[in-house]
Amino acid sequence: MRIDRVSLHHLRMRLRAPFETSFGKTVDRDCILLEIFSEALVGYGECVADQDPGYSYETSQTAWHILRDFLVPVLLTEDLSEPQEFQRRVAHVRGHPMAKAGVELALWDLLGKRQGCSLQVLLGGAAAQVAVGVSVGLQPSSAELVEVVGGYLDQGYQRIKIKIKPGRDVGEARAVRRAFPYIRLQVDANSAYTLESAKSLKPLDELDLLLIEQPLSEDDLWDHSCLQAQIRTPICLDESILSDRHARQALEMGACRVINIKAGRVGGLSQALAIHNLCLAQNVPVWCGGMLETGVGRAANLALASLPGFTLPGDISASDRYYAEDITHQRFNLNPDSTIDVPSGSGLGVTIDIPALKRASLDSITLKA
Ligand code: OSB
Ligand code: MG
Repeated sequence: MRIDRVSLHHLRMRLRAPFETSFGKTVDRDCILLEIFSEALVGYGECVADQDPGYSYETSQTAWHILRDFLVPVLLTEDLSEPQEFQRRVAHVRGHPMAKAGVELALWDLLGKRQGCSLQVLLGGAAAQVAVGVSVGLQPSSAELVEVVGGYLDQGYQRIKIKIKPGRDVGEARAVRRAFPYIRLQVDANSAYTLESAKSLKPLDELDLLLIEQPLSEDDLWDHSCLQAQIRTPICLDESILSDRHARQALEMGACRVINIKAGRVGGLSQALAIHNLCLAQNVPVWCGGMLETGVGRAANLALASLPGFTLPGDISASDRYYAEDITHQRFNLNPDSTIDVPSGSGLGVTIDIPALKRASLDSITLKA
């Protein structure tokens, strides 16, 4: 593939409702949309870095810098045969996985369009639908949380994840479990605890949760292994797993029993695939996490989640759960059985609503060879 030019669009989109986690409240979601032009085709990618360095150290501004000054120039110098080759060429750029993942995604979209093949097929997925759930942010009170969860159950979501933080954990989970005794329920702490403060989470073992996601620090596999030895509920790691090497070490250490896979967090779909393959070989369940993506990232998540190792429902909700206006013409809807259809068109299988993209855009640049 010869890359002729690359455009970056810094987008800011108003969420339909603010999304609050242990690291902060998001009202407007940032991302960078990439357009890679190659021989009359254009591939789209989404970089999921947000405005604030709350979930990870990357922000939309650091990603803009890394993309403009380091990653895109590499793309423009030499022809590429496949998305994985891009990763080999930028191996000298330390970190910044979300910036790299945005480029890799656009290259997969291009490859699919060239070959007339969907991303799902390129990745080796088969399922026509994938099971999904919804991730519910912190609410002002347990009563309001129960009401919000009830609303999503009415819409048809069959798996609920609630965000927790110290002081807003066991009480909230208990309230939801009492109100809905039989639902599939899990919690996500986004690193808000220490091994010491996580002792307060022990009563969660009585609530029949699917898993507890990322209770401790991102860089703390060891204490997660100590915590997992003390609680029955499976620990699932999100922030801690940045590569297949981390995944292997976490599993060897007993730091988790489940892994949340996000292509953005691990530097791209090829690394996501490697983690999936490692977990499948060891019978470790994985599921597809979300970063409040636009239709572009959502299409990619659906394709990824259709691989056979994704045996737990993903954080891939319907388009209308996130934004009043999305940037793709396609909107993803929830089926009555709590699944969403996997796109089957070439590449990502989505087309861009250019006027909507322009409305969401704070800044755009085009880089040429
Ligand atoms: O930790 O999984 C997370 C959103 C932004 C950053 C981190 C996380 C999340 C979510 C939402 O939980 C998942 C989604 O619906 O996209
Ligand atoms: Mg998480």
